[in-house]
Amino acid sequence: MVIKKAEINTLAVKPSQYPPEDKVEIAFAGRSNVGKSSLLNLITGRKNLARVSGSPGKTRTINFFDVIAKVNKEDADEVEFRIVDLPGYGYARVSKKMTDDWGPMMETFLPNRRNLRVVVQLVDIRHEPTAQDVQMYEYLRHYGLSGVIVATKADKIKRSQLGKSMAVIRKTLDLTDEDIIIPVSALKHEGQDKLLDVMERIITE
Ligand SMILES: Nc1nc2c(ncn2[C@@H]2O[C@H](COP(=O)(O)OP(=O)(O)OP(=O)(O)O)[C@@H](O)[C@H]2O)c(=O)[nH]1
Ligand SMILES: [Mg+2]
Repeated sequence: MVIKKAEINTLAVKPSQYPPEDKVEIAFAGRSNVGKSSLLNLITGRKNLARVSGSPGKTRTINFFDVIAKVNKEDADEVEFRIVDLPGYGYARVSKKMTDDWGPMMETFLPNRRNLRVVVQLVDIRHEPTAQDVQMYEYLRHYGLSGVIVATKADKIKRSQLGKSMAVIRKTLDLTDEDIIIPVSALKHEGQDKLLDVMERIITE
């Protein structure tokens, strides 16, 4: 799948601001600074769709992007869907209000959104997933939204370390054989095709 067009639909904090449930949605979650905005820019081929920042905690709303993509399957042509950028978690220096708002925002969106197919969970390839990553993944599993993990910043480890990093992520998040981990580097433009293939399968299912 190749994304042809991606544009912001809405930034929302409450359900009355969400777009209608008329298109399939794939959301992205992860702790602040994990590289979520960079990943979204990479897969959409846009330099500045989602803001990339050196100061974590920039994404504080649920951001909906309308996407048109060309699928690889020969009999189909274009598909329309949405990418949903969820606010990052786990950054100590955001305001208390933001920290307090995050839980209810997720509880309102994730379990009730009928057109939401999967939440791609981002983790930093260099580190063991945090307690909050584990909690988030358990939550996604509970709501049937789990199954796809992206290990970000893959350029930061040696290739010889890749297997070990994957094993640590698998063990810590307690993944099953069906769960997929995709290493991605936004810096080196690697891994996005695999992720887009997985997304295509989910969208066209
Ligand atoms: N080396 C390397 N750095 C990356 C990669 N992806 C992101 N970064 C860097 O990590 C920092 C955070 O990236 P963002 O994409 O803004 O992360 P985010 O998860 O959207 O962060 P918030 O929205 O602020 O919570 C930036 O300094 C990026 O340049 C990557 O693949 N490799
Ligand atoms: Mg961001």
